[in-house]
Amino acid sequence: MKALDGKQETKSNRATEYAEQVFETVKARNPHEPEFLQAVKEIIDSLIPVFEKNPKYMDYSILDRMVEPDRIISFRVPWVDDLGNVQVNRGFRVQFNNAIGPYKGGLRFHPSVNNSIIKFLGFEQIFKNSLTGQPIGGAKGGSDFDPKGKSELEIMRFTQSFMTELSKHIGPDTDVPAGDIGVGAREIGFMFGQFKKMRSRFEPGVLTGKGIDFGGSLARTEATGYGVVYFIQEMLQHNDLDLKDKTVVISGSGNVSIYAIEKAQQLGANVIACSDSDGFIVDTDGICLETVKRLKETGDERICEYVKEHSNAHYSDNCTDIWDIPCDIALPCATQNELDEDAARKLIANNVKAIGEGANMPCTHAAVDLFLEEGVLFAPGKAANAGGVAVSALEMAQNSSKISWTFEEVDFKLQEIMKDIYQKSMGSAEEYGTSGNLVAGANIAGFLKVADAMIAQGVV
Ligand code: NDP
Ligand code: 2IT
Repeated sequence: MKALDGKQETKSNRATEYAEQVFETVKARNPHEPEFLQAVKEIIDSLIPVFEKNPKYMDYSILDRMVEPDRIISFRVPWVDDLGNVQVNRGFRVQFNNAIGPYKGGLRFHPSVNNSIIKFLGFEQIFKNSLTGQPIGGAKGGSDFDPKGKSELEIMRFTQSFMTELSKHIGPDTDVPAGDIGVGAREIGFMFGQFKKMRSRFEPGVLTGKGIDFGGSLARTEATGYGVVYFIQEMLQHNDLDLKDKTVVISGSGNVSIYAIEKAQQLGANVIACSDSDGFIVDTDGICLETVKRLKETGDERICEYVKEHSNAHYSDNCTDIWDIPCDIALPCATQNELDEDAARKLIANNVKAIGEGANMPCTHAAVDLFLEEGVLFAPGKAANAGGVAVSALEMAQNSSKISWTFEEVDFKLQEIMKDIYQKSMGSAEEYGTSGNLVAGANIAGFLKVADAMIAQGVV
């Protein structure tokens, strides 16, 4: 263990140099992984005041250890398409850190999936999961398989082949995957069936986001979107504001967006826009959620179809221009880096009051810095979208105790968890000299619990 060299240097210099040195090593080891480096940089910058105050985290090389995954699993996923052709995709699972519980995190099926994407998501999941207060470590996985345009049978054959390999690495006390982009209840159902067949055992705790009839939790479908809005409501109320009558713009039209729209509308907000990767719709009468659900949740349509049923609505075919729309609150709920510095400038010029990251890392660093500088209330994804994985942990608890809670019970627990994450993040920001900065506060609060657990467990 390194000796303290604080006698020669100021604490501050030592912390900054340590942070820089760790980041240089991460850059050298992962040169072609921009998203992973982006996620690591944000955490490292937030932690400098922690290292200044508690040099033990440097002495134990906690950060050096956290930025290196426990293991990266990469595998071939062969499957047969409807024309009888053999297709091959690449599967991933990155098990990042299990200091506070079994690895936990979603699976993403999207053509953009690669090592960098899965590692950034897995790394962020460590801190998010810690913030929930639940006993879950950090992981992420997925495949570059593109579900768009595939038949249900093709999706089933692909997910079965994916699970055949993944099953060797997961289990209720080992690693518990769930959904993410391109993976919803249908895909989780197919994967659960394949896992069950391979083990000849009914082990519901191996996956979360399952159907209600075979161990799924009520309110898991709604949890991420509802949780984002609960978090925003908490943040607004602490600043003498409220969601009622606020104009809200929400990107995406998938699981997170749909239930963020639903809860924001229930709390009296006017949600006027949403999108998919092709474009966005604006409906100043308020988005008709029933139409969006029919097109995007039960159906496999494009969001442009919305305007055929709602003549007052408009469609525009550039999804990132959604941030040009004047609004009080913007919730990016689609994907990483979808809101950049230019978009942030436009939102600020249009007097936006609050931003809530429903997606993982949807705002670029430059955008986040601008929001913070300009005093826009900013809810980072690790805190704001943690409701999904928090309810996944509640699903695991219900599975292991063989009981089911009502929708209201789970929803109540979710609200309490989101309030607790807000308070913890604000508390850590205050304690470490960045009062009101939820980005730093969430990163610090998430880090401390995992770091202390790692110290207690020795160098492993
Ligand atoms: P879905 O697959 O249900 O929906 C994704 C939505 O985002 C779709 O509208 C999709 O449009 C759009 N989208 C995806 N990729 C892009 C892109 N490259 N450019 C523009 N739009 C895009 O996923 P989720 O709603 O589950 O996930 C959305 C985000 O929330 C992700 O960042 C995910 O990591 C995060 N998240 C999800 C949680 C969950 O529980 N599901 C929990 C916490 C965070 P299209 O239909 O055209 O592809
Ligand atoms: O990014 C996320 O937190 C998720 N996709 C949910 C993970 C989970 O295990 O429920």
